[in-house]
Amino acid sequence: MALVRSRAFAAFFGSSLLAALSAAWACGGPPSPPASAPPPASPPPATPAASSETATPDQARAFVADVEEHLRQLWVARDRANWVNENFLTDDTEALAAAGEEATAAYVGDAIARSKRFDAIRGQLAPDVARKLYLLSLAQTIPTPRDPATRSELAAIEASMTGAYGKGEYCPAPGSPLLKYATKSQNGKARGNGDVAPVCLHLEALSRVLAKSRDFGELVEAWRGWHATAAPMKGKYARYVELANAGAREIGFDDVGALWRAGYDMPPADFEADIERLWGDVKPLYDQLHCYVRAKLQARYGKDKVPDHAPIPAPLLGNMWAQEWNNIDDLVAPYPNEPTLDVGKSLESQKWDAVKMAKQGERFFTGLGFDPLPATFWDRSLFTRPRDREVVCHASAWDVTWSGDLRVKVCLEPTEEDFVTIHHELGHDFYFQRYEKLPILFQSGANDGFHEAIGDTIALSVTPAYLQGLGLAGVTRAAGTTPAATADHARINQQMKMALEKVAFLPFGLMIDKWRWDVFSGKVSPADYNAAWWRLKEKYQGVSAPIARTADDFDPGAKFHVASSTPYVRYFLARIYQFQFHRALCQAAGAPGPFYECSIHDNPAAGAKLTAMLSLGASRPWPDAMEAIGAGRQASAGPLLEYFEPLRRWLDEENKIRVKLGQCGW
Ligand code: X8Z
Ligand code: ZN
Repeated sequence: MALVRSRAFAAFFGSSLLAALSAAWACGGPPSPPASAPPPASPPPATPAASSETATPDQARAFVADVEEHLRQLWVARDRANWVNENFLTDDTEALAAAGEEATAAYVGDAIARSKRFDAIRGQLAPDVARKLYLLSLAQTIPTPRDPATRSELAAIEASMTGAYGKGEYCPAPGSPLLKYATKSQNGKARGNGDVAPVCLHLEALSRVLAKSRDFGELVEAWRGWHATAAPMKGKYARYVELANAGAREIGFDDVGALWRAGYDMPPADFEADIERLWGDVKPLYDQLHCYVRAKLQARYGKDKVPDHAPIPAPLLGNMWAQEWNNIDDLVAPYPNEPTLDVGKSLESQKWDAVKMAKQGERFFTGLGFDPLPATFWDRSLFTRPRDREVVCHASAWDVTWSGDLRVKVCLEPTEEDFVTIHHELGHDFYFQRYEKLPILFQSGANDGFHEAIGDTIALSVTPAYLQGLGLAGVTRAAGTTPAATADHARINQQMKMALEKVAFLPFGLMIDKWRWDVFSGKVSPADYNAAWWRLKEKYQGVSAPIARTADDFDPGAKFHVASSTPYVRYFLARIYQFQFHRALCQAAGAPGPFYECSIHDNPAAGAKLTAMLSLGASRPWPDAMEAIGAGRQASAGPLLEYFEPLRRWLDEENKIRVKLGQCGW
């Protein structure tokens, strides 16, 4: 299982909702095999259909056992094909990956249809059987229509968009200042046969420009170059929406967005209200951060480029999508003359390579009592971008055989950002490790936000004090500074750095799926795709496109998760949950001192709490899992706000004059 492809997780909603979901089902026999390719494995024969009159609890149990046997074969075969494809992008591997998706989709669609005969006896089913049936009903992120030709077309579009994203590159004109960013690693690639071979930049090199350059023209060129790679995807995306929606309607949902929102153990409308509540709680802090950061960027780039009371041009925030802003820490540090941690510098100067970074991440988990990663992890994972072939570099974690075949596929560079990324990915792998023995339908996170939160929770324990122990707490100090920094100033600098990563992300985490929900529901039509995207970016994030956009652009496709059909609100949830989890683990560890300084490293009591939650997989509704770690039964922004309380107070004071002058907001 690859995290980037993971399914929505379902729950027991109650029979009335189930009846509503199942009402639109057109039952029929098993679909014919896909025309374009045989299933990658030959599953056992399907359970014969039975009429609803004969449905019994025993039959339901036998049915889910049979489905789980099929799913194991299909999912393992599909994920092997996906692994090979994403590690060796060619037309052939893309076709194999599409065939794997298609075979799985055919089976799952049919199994959902056949499961409907147990609706009438739902109340008599054992809880585990009932939960598995619910999980099955939400087991496809992109539900495919039963018509084989349509199913095949949709699977091909999905695979081609993922591949196109992975192969995306921008070839600047000879003499472009961006070319200097290609020299640092293999990401610049010589092309052509002429004397002057153009050098093309992959996403990592372009991201390096966004992170490091402070030249407005360079930033805009890198941003424009990457976003241009997505424009050709637009027509495909419109067709994909049409086909996937048809698939969703066949299994009883209004559209794909409705299916995605149904995976949170509560009615979809309650889920929407819940994330609005969370956003409302954190927005005041985001607004303060936005106001302060814009003022600093204005000081750097000028009022003409960064006017008051207007959205910030997106490429100035240090990241291709303006999703996390920690790369511009140097421009916005509250006390630039006081020390700030510079882990990237230490990783580079101490020549940490990707494997060493991963080993260090593993060490954190084993220190909590987790088993080490299997030897095959080190043999089979991809740690750096290969020079000789195209791959999907967006970081992901896998259990390819759904039985402990743990891997990561990452293109690490020795940066602080990637040090966080490897902890994030290992969080997925250790979650897989904890539930690998559960029945396959329970081999998922409590919900998808939980899965995304685990590695980040661990990374919250990678504190300055902990890094000091590793010899990684390299300190950067601006020229001519006083060495005697006050603890208060250092703390605010550190909090700002964390807020640039965690708080800045929140509206981004929300707007991606707000856009997709509107696209899937038909509220936004293809002609309006790009404009609607920017309306949301402006409304939630307060950022703007740096150059004119047209309806032919497709900026959403320049984000991996849109191109690869990965739902995104999970990351919004994860940013909230991780502070809840961290708080609970710190309490379990009996950590003294303020919450923002706590690290649970090498603490078995905290490890046991974490294990208790992870071991449940998806076998229980997520509030039960949250309770198991000791974080209550509700999503809450309280711990995040508590963590950032010193910074909030500082920003309140710092922005007072800006608020008075009407400079905040957009
Ligand atoms: O996609 C990821 C992980 C893989 S699940 C690297 N993340 C989101 C992103 O990059 O947009 C982690 C943070 C948000
Ligand atoms: Zn992840």
